[in-house]
Amino acid sequence: MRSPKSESQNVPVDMKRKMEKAGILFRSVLYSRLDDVYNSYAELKKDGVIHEKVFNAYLAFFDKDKNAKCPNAVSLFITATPQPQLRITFHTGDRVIQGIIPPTYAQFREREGAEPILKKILDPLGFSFVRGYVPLKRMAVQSGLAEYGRNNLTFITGSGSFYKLAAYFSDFPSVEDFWREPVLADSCKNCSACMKACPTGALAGDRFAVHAEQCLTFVNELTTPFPDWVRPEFHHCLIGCMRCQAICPRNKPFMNLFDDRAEFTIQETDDILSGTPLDKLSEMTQHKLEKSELSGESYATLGRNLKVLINNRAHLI
Ligand code: B12
Ligand code: SF4
Ligand code: SF4
Repeated sequence: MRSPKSESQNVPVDMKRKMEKAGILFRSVLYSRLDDVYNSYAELKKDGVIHEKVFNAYLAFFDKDKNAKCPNAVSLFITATPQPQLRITFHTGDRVIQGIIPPTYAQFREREGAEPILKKILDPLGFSFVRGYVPLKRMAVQSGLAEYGRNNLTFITGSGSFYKLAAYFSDFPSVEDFWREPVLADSCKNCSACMKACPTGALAGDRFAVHAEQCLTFVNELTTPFPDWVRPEFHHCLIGCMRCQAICPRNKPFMNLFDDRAEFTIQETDDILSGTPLDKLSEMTQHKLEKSELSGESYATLGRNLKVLINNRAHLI
C-alpha cells in the first residue's frame, strides 16, 4: 500500500539526512529535468563540441526512453559517494610497481552505497527505484550537489573530485527539486593548474569542454592501439589519468588516501603481461583481479597499460 503524497513530503529531506550520515551527498529533482540536460547535449553535438567517437563510445547509451527502465518515473535521485585512489602492487623480476587506479573506477560495495538506504526508505512506502545511466556531472551541478571545475570534473566540499556519482529513477512523487544553471567553482576563477598539467592538450583553453577524444583516459580505456601522438611517458596509471586531479589544490587533502586492494606475485604479473586470457589465470589471480576491480572490461587493457608503466619506470618502490 503506497503512502499518500502528504506523508511523502518530508521523505526527500529524510533521505538526504540518512545519506549524509553514511557520507553520501544526495539530491532529488523532477525526472523532467533530464530534458534540459539532454537538450544541452544535442546542441553541443551539433556544434561539434562532443566528438562523434566519444559520443558513440559512451554517450549514445544514455537512458532516454524512460519506459525501458522505470515507466512510472517522476523523480531522479543523484548521489556522490567518496572514493579514494586504488593502489595495486605488482612484483616483477627486479622491481616492485605500485599501479594507481583513479577514483570512480571501483564499483559500489553492496553494503556501502546509497542503494540499501533508498531501499530501506522506499520499500515500506511502496515505491521503487532503479539505477539510471544519465549525464551525471551536469545533473549533479544543476541540482546543487556539486560545481564544475576547470578540469571538467565536478567538485564537492569534503571530497574534492574524489567521489563517484550515480543516479536513480523512481516513482516516488516528492522531491526537493532545486535546479540552477551550471556553475564554475570559485576556486577555479584565478587558477589554471589543471590545464597546464594535462599531458595531451585535452584541456586546451579554447573552450570550457574538454577535448575528450584527446584525453588520455579515452585512449587507454580502449583496446585499440595507442595513437602515435600519445607519448609513452604520458601514462602513469593502470587505467585513466590523474594529472588534472592530482595538481588541483582542492584535492590536496585526499591525495595520500589509498585503498590497497591486492599484490601480484612475479608469476602472476608475468601471466598478466603475457596477455593470458582471464579464465586461464589461476583462481587466486582471478580473485585478486576481482578485488582490484580489474577483472571486467579493464582486464583487456591491463597487460598493455602495465607494460607501459614498467617501461616508464613509473611508481617503482
Ligand atoms: C564519457 C565520459 C568520459 C569520456 C569523455 C569525458 C567528457 N567530459 O565528456 C572520457 C573517457 C574522456 C572520460 C574521462 C574521464 N572521466 Co569520465 N565519464 C564519462 C561519462 C560516462 C559521461 C560524461 C559526459 O556526459 N560527457 C559529455 C560532456 C559534454 O558533458 P560534461 O563534461 O558534463 O560537459 C558539460 C559542461 O562542459 C557544461 N558546460 C559547457 N560550457 C560550460 C561553461 C561553464 C563555465 C560551465 C561551468 C559548464 C559548461 O555543459 C556540458 C554539457 O552539459 C560520465 C558518467 C556519466 N554517466 O555521466 C563519466 C564521469 C564524468 N567521468 C569521471 C571521471 C572521474 C573521469 C576521469 C577523471 C577518469 C580518470 N580518472 O581517469 C577522466 C577526466 C577527464 C576530464 N578532465 O573531464 C567521473 C567524474 C566524477 C567527478 N568528480 O566529476 C564520472 C561522473 C563517472 C562517475 N560515475 O563518477 N570520461
Ligand atoms: S586545478 Fe585550479 S582550475 Fe583546475 S579544477 Fe583545480 S582549482 Fe580549478
Ligand atoms: S584526465 Fe588526463 S588527459 Fe584527460 S583531461 Fe585530465 S589531465 Fe588531460
